[in-house]
Amino acid sequence: MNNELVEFLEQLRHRYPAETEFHQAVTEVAKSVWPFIEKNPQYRKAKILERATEPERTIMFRVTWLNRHGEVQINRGYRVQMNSAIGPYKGGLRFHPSVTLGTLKFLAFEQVFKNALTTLPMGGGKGGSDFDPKGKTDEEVMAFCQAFMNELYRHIGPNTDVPAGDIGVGGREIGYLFGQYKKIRNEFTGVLTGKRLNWSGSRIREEATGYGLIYFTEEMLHTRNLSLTDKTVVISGSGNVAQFAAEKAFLRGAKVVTMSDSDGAIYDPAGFNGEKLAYIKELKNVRRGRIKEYAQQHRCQYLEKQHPWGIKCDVALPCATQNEISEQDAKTLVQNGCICVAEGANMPSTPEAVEVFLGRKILYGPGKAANAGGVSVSGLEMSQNSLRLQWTTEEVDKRLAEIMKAIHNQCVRFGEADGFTNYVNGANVAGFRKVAEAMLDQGVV
Ligand code: NDP
Ligand code: 2IT
Repeated sequence: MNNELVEFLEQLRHRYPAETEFHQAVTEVAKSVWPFIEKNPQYRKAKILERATEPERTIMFRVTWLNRHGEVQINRGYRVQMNSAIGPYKGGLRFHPSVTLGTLKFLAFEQVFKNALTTLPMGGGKGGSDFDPKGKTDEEVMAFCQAFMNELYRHIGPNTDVPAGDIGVGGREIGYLFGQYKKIRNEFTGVLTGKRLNWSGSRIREEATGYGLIYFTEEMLHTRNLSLTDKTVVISGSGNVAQFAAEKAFLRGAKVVTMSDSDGAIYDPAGFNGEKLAYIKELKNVRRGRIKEYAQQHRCQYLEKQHPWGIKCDVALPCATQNEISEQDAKTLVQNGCICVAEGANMPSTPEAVEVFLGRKILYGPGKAANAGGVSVSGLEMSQNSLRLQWTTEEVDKRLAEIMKAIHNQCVRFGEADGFTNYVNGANVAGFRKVAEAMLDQGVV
C-alpha cells in the first residue's frame, strides 16, 4: 500500500480506535479509489476522502420507554448523517442489540456510495438503536418506536433525511415511527420509506432488495454467458432481503436450498417452491418464529449454529449480516464450485474472503452495488410521494431492473481490467467519483 494511504488510514484509526467495522469499510473504499485520487490532484487538494470519512452530523440520544411490566427501559438511539452532497441523507434504521456507533458509521459510509450508484439524488445516512425487537410484544415495539421518534423527528424531514428499514425494522416499525412523526409535526409527508401500500408506500419496495439482488446477479452471470436457470443457490438469513431473493431466484428457475437465522441454517436439497416460501414468510413475518421450525415441519436438515457456506452451490447470496463469510468459508465455497457471490447484506464478506473471491476470479458483487435495489425503490417511493401518485407494480419493477442494470454497467466501466471485472473497484470508483464531483462543486462545506 502507498505510504500516504497507510498514513491516512492510521490517522483515522487513531481518531476512532474502537470503530473496527468502519475502518474495514473505509480501508476497502480508500484502496480502490486511491489510484483515481492520485490521478486527479483536485480531489487531494480538496481533501475529499478526509471529508467523506467524517460524518456531517452524528446524533446520539437516550430512548426511555416502559415495557409490558411497567418497568423503565433505556436504549440508545443514533442517526449518522454521513454525506448530503448529492441529495438528502437517505438510509435505513437498524434495531439490533449489537448496534454501536461504529457499526452505523460503516453502514452510513457504504450507503453514500451505494446511493450514488443508484443514479437517483440521495445522500447517505444510517441510524438505529441497540433495542432488540425479538420477544417484544407489538405494544412494546410501538412504545419504543414512539419514544425513538420523540427525539429523531427534529433531525429528519422529506428534504433533510429520509430513514427506512434495515435489520429489525420492517413495515410494522416504519408504521409506528411514521405515526409518531405525523402526530408531532402535524404533517403527512414522505419522511420515511418502506411505508405500507395503503398509506403512501411504493409497490415493490418490500421486494426490492431481494429482487434487485437477483437482477444484478443475472447481469453478472450474463457477462459469462450464464444464467440462473438450474443453478443451485445458497442463501443466508431469512428476513426481508433473503425471502425476496429466494422468491425471485426460484421464479428464475434456480434451486434455492438454504436459508438461516442467527441460530442456524436449514438445508432443503429439493429446493424451495412457492408453498415453502410462503411458509417461511408466515413463520418469520407473522409468527416471528425460528427457522429451525421449517426443518421440523419439512423434515430437512437443520445445521445448528452454522452458516450455509459448506453446502455445495453455484451461487451464494449472503443476506443476513456483516462479516458472515470468513476466509475459510470463502475457500470452501470456491472449492465446492461456487462461481458467483452477490451480497444482499452489507459487507457480509470479510476482507480476507473478498481476497479469495477476487484471487480466484469468480463473479463477486459487493453489497453497495448488488443490494442497492432496496434504496433505489426507496428513492422511487420519495418521487411518488412528491408527485402524490402511486405507480403500478410493472412500472416500479421495470425501473428497478433498469437501475440494477445501470449499476452493473458502472461497475464494469470502472472495474474492468485485463478482461476481468473487479466489481469492488468498479463500484467504489463510480460511487466515489459522483460524490467527489458534487463536493468539489459545492465548495468547502
Ligand atoms: P431482517 O431483520 O429482515 O432479517 C435479518 C436476517 O439476518 C434474519 O434472518 C436474522 O436472523 C439474520 N441476522 C441478523 N443479524 C444476525 C447476526 N448477527 N448473525 C446471524 N444472523 C443474523 O433484515 P434485512 O433482511 O432487512 O437485512 C439483512 C441484511 O441486508 C443486512 O445486512 C442489511 O443491512 C442488508 N440490507 C437490507 C436492505 C433492506 O431494504 N432491508 C437493503 C440493503 C441491504 P435472526 O432473526 O435470528 O436475528
Ligand atoms: O442498506 C440499505 O440500503 C437499506 N437498509 C435500505 C435503505 C433505504 O433507505 O431504503
